[in-house]
Amino acid sequence: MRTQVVIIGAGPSGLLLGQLLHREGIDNIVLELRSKDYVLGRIRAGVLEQVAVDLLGHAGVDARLKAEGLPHHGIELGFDGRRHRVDLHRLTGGKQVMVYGQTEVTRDLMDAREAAGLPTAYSVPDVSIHGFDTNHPVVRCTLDGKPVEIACDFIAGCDGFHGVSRASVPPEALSHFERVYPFGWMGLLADTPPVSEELIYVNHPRGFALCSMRSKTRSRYYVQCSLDDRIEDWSDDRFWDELRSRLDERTAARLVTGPSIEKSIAPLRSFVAEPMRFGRLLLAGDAAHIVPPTGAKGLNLAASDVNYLWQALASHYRGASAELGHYSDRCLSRVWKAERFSWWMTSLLHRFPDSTAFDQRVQHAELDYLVHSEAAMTALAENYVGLPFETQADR
Ligand code: RFL
Ligand code: PHB
Repeated sequence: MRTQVVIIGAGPSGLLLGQLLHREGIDNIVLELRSKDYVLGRIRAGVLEQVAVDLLGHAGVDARLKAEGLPHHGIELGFDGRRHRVDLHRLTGGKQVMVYGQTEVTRDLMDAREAAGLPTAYSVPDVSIHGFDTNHPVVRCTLDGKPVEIACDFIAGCDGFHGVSRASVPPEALSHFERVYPFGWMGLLADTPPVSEELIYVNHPRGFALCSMRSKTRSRYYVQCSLDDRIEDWSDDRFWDELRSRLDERTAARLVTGPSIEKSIAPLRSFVAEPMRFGRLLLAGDAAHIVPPTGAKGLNLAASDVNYLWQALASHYRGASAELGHYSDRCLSRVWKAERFSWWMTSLLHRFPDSTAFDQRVQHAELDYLVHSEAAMTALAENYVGLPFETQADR
């Protein structure tokens, strides 16, 4: 078997890359460890930057996003029992973010891939990658019960944090940078109207809380929890009580509760592996980096890597191979800015178990400064809506 690019992983980065390459006439196969239903059952990101929306448009998969996505012009920060609005639209000269679930992005990409008849294999348990430091990489796996070897020009490692791609790179060729946070997020999805039209990020003495949504009738909420907590410890009632206790009075009074349709706990981590290219293996998305979800940057960074990757591969097939040499640096320049922003949002809004009274006063002063300073609010807004992609003109 032979193709031009083997893509490992059918998350948003793998599927979006496959679609963009297909539109350039570049053959690709997607291999996914899990079943299609499992992938669609994972509830994750909810906020898309404008540049990610534009890229989905370029890939031709934005019809439902345009019809059903909710454009947001602001977010709110809650502390001291009050809410403060950050007017993203005004502070960034007219930019916005789009609230549209990662599950829906994934479904749109899967549908487009299926409609185009592109090869995708789900439930592939044993992908292994070989020879990516040569000009003839191969991918081995079992398809329909038979061992298969796929010869290719490139392997795209889009298989998330726990995937096989980064793990196959010799350890001495990689540098890791990591921060693990001493808490997690407990998330709940419910078919209840969102408590507010905009997202609310809350710093409360009992811990962080986030009020988000998927549509006008579906809410997504998070509360900071302990790393020792288990999902069985959190009944729906306990979750709603805890969330309510972290909201200001006016918001708490408006909260509509209901049975959960999904609940999950996610640990928070900042992580970057450098470089993102090893010969003919190119890492993208969570396979190369993780951000804590506070800045809503994970899915957006995956889209940003894919933006650089499809262009570099398209240039290669048009004879401009040097572009691939810049792939890692281009991605990492944007990745580190999003890492900084996500770390900063996380530090600003969470209660750290080991923080001193001094740390808490400084955190409070920063929040107070932020909401009263046009300059500080502008910096937040500029990062939240997403920094621009580097273009050919910037090089
Ligand atoms: P994914 O989505 O993890 O997809 C990787 C795919 O690879 C498969 N795989 C393998 N396939 C074949 N062989 C193997 N050996 C394999 N090993 C793994 C996996 O099954 C999977 O299908 O990575 P990708 O595509 O890079 O996408 C990254 C995003 O999913 C992630 O960054 C975001 O979800 C992060 N994130 C958020 N990002 C945002 O931009 N905005 C948000 O609002 C936001 N909220 C969140 C989030 C992540 C969260 N969790 C649970 C970590 C909220 C939460 C709670
Ligand atoms: C979500 O809706 O899941 C969401 C929104 C904003 C974040 C993180 C998660 O910062």
